[in-house]
Amino acid sequence: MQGNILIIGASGQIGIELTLALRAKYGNESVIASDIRQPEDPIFEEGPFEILNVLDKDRLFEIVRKYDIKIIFQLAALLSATSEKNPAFAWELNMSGLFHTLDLAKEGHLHQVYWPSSIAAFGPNTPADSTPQYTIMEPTSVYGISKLAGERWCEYYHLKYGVDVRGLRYPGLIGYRSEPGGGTTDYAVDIFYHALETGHYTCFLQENTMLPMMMMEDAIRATVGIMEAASDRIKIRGSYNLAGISFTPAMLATEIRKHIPSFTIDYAPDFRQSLADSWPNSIDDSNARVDWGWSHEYDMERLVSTMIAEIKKKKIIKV
Ligand code: AKB
Repeated sequence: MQGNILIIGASGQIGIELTLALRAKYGNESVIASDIRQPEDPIFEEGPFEILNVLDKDRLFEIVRKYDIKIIFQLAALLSATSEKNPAFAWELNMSGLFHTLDLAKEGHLHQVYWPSSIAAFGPNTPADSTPQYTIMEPTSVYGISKLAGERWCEYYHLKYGVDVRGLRYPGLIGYRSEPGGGTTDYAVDIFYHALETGHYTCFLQENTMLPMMMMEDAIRATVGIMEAASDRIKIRGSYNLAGISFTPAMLATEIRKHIPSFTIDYAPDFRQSLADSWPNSIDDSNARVDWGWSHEYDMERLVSTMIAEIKKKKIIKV
């Protein structure tokens, strides 16, 4: 990647970790973090930070000019559960943020754009196991509809205007540095805090709900990896399938019990169950592996032991 980088939505679950990773690699001053609010996390004091509402295209352009930005990671979005509560705003935010970024690239201000898609772009008619890159999509959630539409627009801007846009269909992401907000896969992060703090978790998905998941370190490596790959290796401009591991809440609880034998879980599925039921169980990401050399590193054992060890370090927890 060449040129200054802007991260939009930098204080979100992916944004925090991506800001840390890109600053470690490209230097604090070359990576400009932005979000709608001033974040409390001290990591944002280590480099430039700007307040930005991505719906404000003029302000976005002002920041792009101020720092001579050449690469944008547009991460600002409402996730699946929050989107269902406010469909109109979710559509506006998820689509306008993308258009504002793609338009700056089309006008020649940017070299590269990153935009995240999700397994939510698939739907109930999609083959659920080893879901292929090219298949029936038909998402039934507001968030999923915005992700599928966004993928199509990314490809359109590439084909029509030559925009170098790249994207990944993230599975559920699990990390310890940042907390998720408003997603359906968030249970797989919350469970660790509850396991360590109270020894019990009430899960909002059923015990046998299998979903694709990934450790955040892997997701960040994939994000940086696809952006650093030579342009001719990126054959898909909508979004690449990306896979780590797949598990159910019951499987995760069993693995946690290896570290905290007294841990208990019960299940009280809510509206998020139907979102999860419309998504794949597992993903075939062979295109990403072949085209630009992606491979994941974290299996379930490593994911669980890392989460427990790191959350314990962050908090003084009595089990
Ligand atoms: C969510 O649960 O909304 C997200 C996603 C699958 O994109 N984690």
